[in-house]
Amino acid sequence: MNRRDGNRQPETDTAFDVIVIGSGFGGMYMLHRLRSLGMSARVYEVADDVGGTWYWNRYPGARCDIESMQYSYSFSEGLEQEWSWSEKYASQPEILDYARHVADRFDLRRDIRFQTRVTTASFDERDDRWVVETDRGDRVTGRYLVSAVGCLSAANLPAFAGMQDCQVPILHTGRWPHEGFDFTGLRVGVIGTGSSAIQSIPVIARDAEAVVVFQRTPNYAVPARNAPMNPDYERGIKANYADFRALARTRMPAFLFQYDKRSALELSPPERERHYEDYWRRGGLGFLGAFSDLLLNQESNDSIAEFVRGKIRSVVKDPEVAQLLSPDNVFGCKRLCVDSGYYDTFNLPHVDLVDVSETPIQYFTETGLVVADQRYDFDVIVCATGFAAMTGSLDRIRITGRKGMTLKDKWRSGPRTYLGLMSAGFPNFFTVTGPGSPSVLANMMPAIEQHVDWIAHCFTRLDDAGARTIEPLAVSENAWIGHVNEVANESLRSTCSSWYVGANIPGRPRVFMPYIGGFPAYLDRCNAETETSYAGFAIDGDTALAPPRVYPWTTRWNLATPT
Ligand code: N01
Repeated sequence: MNRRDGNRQPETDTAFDVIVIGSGFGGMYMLHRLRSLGMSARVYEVADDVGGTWYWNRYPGARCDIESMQYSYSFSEGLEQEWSWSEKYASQPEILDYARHVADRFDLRRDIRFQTRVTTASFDERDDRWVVETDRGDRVTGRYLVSAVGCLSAANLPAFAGMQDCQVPILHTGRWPHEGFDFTGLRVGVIGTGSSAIQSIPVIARDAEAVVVFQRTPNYAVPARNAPMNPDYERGIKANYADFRALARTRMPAFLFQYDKRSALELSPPERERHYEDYWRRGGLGFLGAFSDLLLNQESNDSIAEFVRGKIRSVVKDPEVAQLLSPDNVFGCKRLCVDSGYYDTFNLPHVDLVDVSETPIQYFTETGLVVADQRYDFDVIVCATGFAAMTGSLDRIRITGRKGMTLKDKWRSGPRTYLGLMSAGFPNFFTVTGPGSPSVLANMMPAIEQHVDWIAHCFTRLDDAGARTIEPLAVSENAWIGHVNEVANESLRSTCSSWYVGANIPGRPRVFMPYIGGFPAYLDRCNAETETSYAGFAIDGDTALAPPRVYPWTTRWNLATPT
């Protein structure tokens, strides 16, 4: 057993105010807020420490693609000021160190039970409490249940025939061995060409004797342009961090980047080319901010897609490989990847690319795999095959609401939530960055903080009124889902087979899961609920709530002192 909670006794018949599932950045901040409200909480976590995504994704090259000065908590000025990032985009080990630092600083671990998986959660309608069971024999109750399981946490390991008999190690990027893996002198097969593959392949290729990449769909990647943290830049932001954060919240994805409000079609082709060059030099996800209509207008999108394909052709020397690596779908439709030397890696003599779009991987052998009847032998196989996104981790828990309805059944044709915060029929059950909220389309840190603050504020209002339950009205939920779909359909992002629509895994319903309307618009909707005393929700029959208390997320984008 690992170091934390390895031998603890099960907890039974203990009543908490709130049960939280997960101790990534969402669960950690939720716990901190609950303590500030004087509420008792138990957090369950499968891993043996905090960190969530950044605990599991330890593959070589893993790092954040949102600037570290923005991908960090804003709730504590002391924390903000004392922590220093060493690079513009922090690496996974540094982000995990940050998570651990937060856990130490706020003494979070004492309320977290590690190495414990929540197996079932059932709403008991007789006393309006959630009964939660774990794989360690715990059976506890909570007035509220909060899921902070993360959006990209259920690893997707495709069930290739013969996999179970394969004798070489099979690694998944999202479940990387803690002791690391030494690729020196090894023959490595990599399946997948999403963000995880694009970050890890150049690093793996540095040490490996041979690398074969199996690509089903090529992805667009933009250079990260990572660099050591500029101390002047850091000092400048820290001198006025609150304003910097507040400004970021006015942007669609809740982070700051250079954004051009013009249409790509307003510029002549040579001007446009120069403009793209300028953005390419800056690099990073902000490349998508080169024009305002890149995801709205096909012609504009074609122009940026062709620019990037031109870049791929200019880097990759073998024209056939360059062609294979060049996507022909909408630029930015799948999650844009950022890279450090990805395309260049395919110029190395020991790196090969195999197209499995038409002829999929047939089966695994004891020492490798077979594609189009050709056998490939490896010393290790890396599956960079992604996640059952947005709903995968919740699907693994049997969550039962009113009248015996399970969440999995309710969401069989796609997740149904109001504001990504709650689902009708599941009273007092909240999801942090759930489907139907900006979540993966936004900077995850402010998205988490806004959800947690909204939920915490809701708890205080309900308590003040002596209300026992809250859940969305079916009519609000239906209207919200209609709106989520409507804005998704306006965007070119809904046109391709991405994990945003569940298309990366056979059999999943095809529904655009995150809310694409932008963080500011979403914040307005959440604030409207707070200001109307939750008009879109049913609260304990007809309990009247007192007028709103001071709410931390105002429409003026200021983060005032939490209630
Ligand atoms: O996963 P993915 P990921 N046979 O789903 C392929 C975040 N993230 O872990 O595209 C062959 O993007 C699959 O092919 P296809 C970020 O939000 C962020 O890379 O489905 N191939 C695809 O190429 C990201 O988007 C960072 O046709 C198979 C790949 O596996 C999200 O996490 C870093 C296959 C999976 O790509 C997920 O990224 C890393 C099969 N049977 C991740 N099944 C940052 O930079 C799947 N594939 C912050």
